[in-house]
Amino acid sequence: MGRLELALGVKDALIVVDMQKDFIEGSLRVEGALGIIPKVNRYVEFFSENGCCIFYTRDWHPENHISFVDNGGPWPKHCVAGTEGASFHPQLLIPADNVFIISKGTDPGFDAYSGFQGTILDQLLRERGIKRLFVCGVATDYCVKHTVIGGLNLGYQVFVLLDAIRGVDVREGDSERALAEMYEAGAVGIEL
Ligand code: VGL
Ligand code: ZN
Repeated sequence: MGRLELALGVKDALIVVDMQKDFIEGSLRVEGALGIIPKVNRYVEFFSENGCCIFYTRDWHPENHISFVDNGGPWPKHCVAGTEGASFHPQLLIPADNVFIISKGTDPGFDAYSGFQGTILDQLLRERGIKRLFVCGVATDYCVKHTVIGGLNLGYQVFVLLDAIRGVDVREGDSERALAEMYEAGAVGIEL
């Protein structure tokens, strides 16, 4: 696929996963996340110019969230709803129109790595007749992976924007393995 040559239409949507301060330069920093902002913004412009809807997911945890180390979970406290760290990175482009914000992980007792889990994302996509999803953001091995596989399981055609994702890689190779799982599930990796 060439440079931004794909013909986009109203049945296509961009999903920008968790481009929040805490994941980019805060408490749960993803290596290289700052570096993909220009790539993400380029996709945002491209989809916006083509009249496509853009969905921004965000991790939006309560203080007592189960995923935090203090509460017995695996992660440092991050993306607490309403805090600075939970806000979208100031360099992230967010157009005025055709934009939806999807908050996830809002229930203290459950984690939600997929943008579909406990949200109305599927409903919003269906209402608009959207069939193809193009996914970028962080983290490849957590929320990107689960959002991609969640979308495939719901019947969407899902493309992973390879130059605009970054992973946590708690164990070496996690992001590569996550991509392999996404491909196995039917996702297609592209760079536009
Ligand atoms: C994420 C770890 C914890 C993510 C969210 O957005 O990938 N990772 N919470
Ligand atoms: Zn989280």
